[in-house]
Amino acid sequence: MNKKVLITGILGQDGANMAEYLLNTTDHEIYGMQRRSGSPNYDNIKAFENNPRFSLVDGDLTDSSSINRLVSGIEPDYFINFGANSFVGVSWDVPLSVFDINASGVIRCLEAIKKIKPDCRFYSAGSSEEFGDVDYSPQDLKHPVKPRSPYGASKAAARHIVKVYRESYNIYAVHSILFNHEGLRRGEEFVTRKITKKVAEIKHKIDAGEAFETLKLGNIDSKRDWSDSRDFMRGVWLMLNQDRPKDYLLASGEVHSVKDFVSSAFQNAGVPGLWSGEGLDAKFRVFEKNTPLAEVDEKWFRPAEVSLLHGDPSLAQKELGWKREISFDKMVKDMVELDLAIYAKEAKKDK
Ligand code: NDP
Ligand code: GDR
Repeated sequence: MNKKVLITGILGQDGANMAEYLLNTTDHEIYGMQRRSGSPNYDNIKAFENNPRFSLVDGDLTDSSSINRLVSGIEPDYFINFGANSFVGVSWDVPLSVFDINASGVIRCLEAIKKIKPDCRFYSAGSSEEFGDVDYSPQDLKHPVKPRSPYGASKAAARHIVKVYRESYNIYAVHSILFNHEGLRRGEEFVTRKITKKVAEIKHKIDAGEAFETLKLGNIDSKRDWSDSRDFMRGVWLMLNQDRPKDYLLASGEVHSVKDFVSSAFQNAGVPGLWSGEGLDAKFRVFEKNTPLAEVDEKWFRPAEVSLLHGDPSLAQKELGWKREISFDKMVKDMVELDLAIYAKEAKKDK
């Protein structure tokens, strides 16, 4: 039977990927919640916005009346909460807003479910940033909660409140730890997409014999466990369809530094180069003495950094039968190819 799925954060990366995944693999009706803003960007939902099983609905995680209205109007069978202020770097500047959206927002969803549709299954997107200052690697669900940013702390609060509602009200509610996941719909403020966009621009300018601006980055020694978002959507859906609600962790189990990502992205664009120098003097060049393609700029450093995140996905593999299918190299290649094509298209329009 057709079910109804309410997804918040529909214009972001995961909301759009989840909607597309469910439209392709189920008969369910998908309701994508957008927050009304001055200039919404619909690029991420273009591929399926006209699908008759897809509807856009308005709501805001900071406004409980809008969440209640959607839950009573739609009566969803699943409520997938991908809406968040998800950029760690900005969370020091707007910590109260981050808590309101990412932590209190989860309570608003759970309250609506409790009062209006208690058999609705709820998913909360948690983060490896909850581990923060890590004690051991790879991290599993037993790792202590030690966030290093207001964002990480807000997600840790969400994790605790999901457990409380699950145990107090018998709601099917799960909060999974997601390690970094990227892809073709990734926001441009995150390091991977920032790199692939700039790599595309630099590649085109080199080919056209034009001067280019160097890619400027913060902590390039930072290490992350990067996966492709499309792989994670299958894992999230599996978590929502078990006999009993239980939290899981999704990760690739592999670690790469920001430096590695830069090298791989330039390599995939056909501009292979090498890093030289250390710390603030590190530069990425094709040949010694050439203009650097990438370098470090203190402007991008954070007040506190999580230098290593490395996840252990074995529980999800064993109990959910989940496994990732897209390698790090394939993910970087896909992102670079997309940004090269977008750059070429835009350059053509400008002529
Ligand atoms: P995005 O930033 O791409 O998407 C988040 C979406 O949330 C945006 O579309 C944004 O809308 C929306 N949003 C922001 N504030 C509100 C609000 N007050 N009410 C309703 N919607 C709001 O994030 P991702 O898709 O990458 O991530 C999805 C979820 O997974 C997030 O909760 C994130 O914290 C979490 N996560 C992501 C990881 C990753 O590596 N991608 C890893 C771990 C966790 P708008 O367009 O209006 O800004
Ligand atoms: P992260 O992702 O903070 O891990 O959060 P991001 O891509 O922003 O940073 C990854 C690492 O790269 C370093 N870095 C830079 N980051 C950005 N954005 N811009 C730069 O120029 C730059 N230079 C170096 C960062 O310091 C960091 O160490 C993501 C988000 O999707 C969260 O919502 C999610 O919860 C976590 O992943 C898991």
